[in-house]
Amino acid sequence: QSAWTGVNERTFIAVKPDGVQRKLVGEIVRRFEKKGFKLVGLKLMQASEELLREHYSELRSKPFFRALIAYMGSGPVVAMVWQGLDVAKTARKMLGKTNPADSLPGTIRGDYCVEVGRNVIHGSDSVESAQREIALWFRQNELHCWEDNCNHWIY
Ligand code: RTP
Ligand code: MG
Repeated sequence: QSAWTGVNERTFIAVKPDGVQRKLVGEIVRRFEKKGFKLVGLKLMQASEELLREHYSELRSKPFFRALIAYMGSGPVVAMVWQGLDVAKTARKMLGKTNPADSLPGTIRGDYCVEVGRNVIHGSDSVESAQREIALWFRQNELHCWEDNCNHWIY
């Protein structure tokens, strides 16, 4: 896991069911690509209740937990792993605040949604969370290391 630091840092991003149904997948992928991050894993999947309960286990005592699990399981999500320098922290900035009402225009939540319970995208909140979530959502052979010819312009 310690190999995933610096330009090899990784984070877990998921387009939530509302984001998929509202056709925001392309726009979201585009923002991460244009920023300069590298896509190393991507799949459209229906998340099981078991997976979602584990993913959001820190929130299990919150009053909105049941609604959150139902929302996240209401349709397929696009699960992704993005790689690059400071990607976990930077991705959270690109997402905006948890509540779209607090998210600045220019952020994904600031531009594309209005309610906290329908906030179109998930991003790991730290490098440690990213490692846990990537292991939860992806098998090792679903993650790809590939040579990036643009890397010398980005770094
Ligand atoms: P996420 O994990 O989905 O990226 O969101 P986050 O870190 O910004 O926020 P977190 O505290 O982890 O909450 C996870 C998701 O739960 C829903 N939520 N609803 N009704 C509420 O007050 C409330 N608070 C949070 C949101 O969908 C949030 O993204
Ligand atoms: Mg969170």
